[in-house]
Amino acid sequence: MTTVTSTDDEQRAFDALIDADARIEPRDGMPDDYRKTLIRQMSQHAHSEIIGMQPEGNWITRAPSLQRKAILMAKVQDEAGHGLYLYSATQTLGITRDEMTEQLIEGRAKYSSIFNYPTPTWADMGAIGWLVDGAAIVNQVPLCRCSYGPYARAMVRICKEESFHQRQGFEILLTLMQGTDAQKQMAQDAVDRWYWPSLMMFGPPDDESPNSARSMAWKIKRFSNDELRQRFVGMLVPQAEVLGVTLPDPNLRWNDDTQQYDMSPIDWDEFMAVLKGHGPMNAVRIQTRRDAHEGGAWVREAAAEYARKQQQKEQAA
Ligand code: BYC
Repeated sequence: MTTVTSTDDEQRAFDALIDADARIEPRDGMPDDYRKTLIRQMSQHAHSEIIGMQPEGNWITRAPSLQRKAILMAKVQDEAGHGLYLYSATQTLGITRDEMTEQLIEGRAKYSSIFNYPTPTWADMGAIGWLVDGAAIVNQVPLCRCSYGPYARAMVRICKEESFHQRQGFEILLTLMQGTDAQKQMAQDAVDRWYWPSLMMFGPPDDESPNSARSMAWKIKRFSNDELRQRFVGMLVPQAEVLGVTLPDPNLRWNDDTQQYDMSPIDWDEFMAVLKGHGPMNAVRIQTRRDAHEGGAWVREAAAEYARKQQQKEQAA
């Protein structure tokens, strides 16, 4: 359980750890707002991993070969694992897993906007791996240096697995781009659909990001939303050339003066609508999660009963 800083001494100790770029651990005193910010970001992150299993889970039974099916199953299992690391890390801040799950299934918690889009074709598995996991890596590598120890350590492992996910997505698209005209078109259509939502994953522009300044001062975030978005686009441009796909932005070009990519404006109205629950798949995602939770109640009850009996046996022995 975490200790909230209650004295000037505790606050000074916390500030000194942040200044020294050291890690804050659950045993350390911390300002309540720091703890709340972490619970917000980490639980949203955990929910994203868990909800993120759905768009791809949709394709496990229809993957085009046994090998593709095995790879996709492994990837979706990895995402369940990421959710579990992150829920466990968040629990060190004094919130229970049950509370977090309740917030999610009652529609009170956010999760990444990206998972509210549908996956109508196999090429979406490629686009998710390449673009969504690609964006996740760019966003998450700096989180390995986050000031909160349990979050930073969880991110190290997650990032290793995300690199594999990104490569499998790239490879799916590369295979399609070497196929028939219809397969090439399928790959391009998927890139067209996922490109803009993947840019929105980095969050609102810096001047409209209410949490950034404080999270950066606390060294939870190391780079701003726009900095990471730019870094991501810079990574995609040469990879799109290798794939032979076109990124769907006619205004995308390197600007020597600003040392940045110029790009068309992002449709932030769409982003806000998805955040408010009006994306194409919001209702389905939450309903599916709620059904899975209710359908799994007997497993939780059986596990609790088993644990109770084991404990009884140990006490008797
Ligand atoms: N979607 O002040 P801001 C994955 C919210 S899973 C929804 O910039 P912050 C994967 C934001 O929460 C990847 N909401 O916030 C899994 C805030 O709302 P509240 C998930 C968003 O926190 C399966 C408000 O907008 N990754 O990779 O400083 C398969 C204002 O934003 C979004 C993470 O969760 C969004 N895109 O910065 C495949 C990474 N963007 O809470 C792949 C961890 C913003 O004030 N999170 N909002 O009501 C972060 O790094 C940061 O939370 C963000 C936002 C950069 C996302």
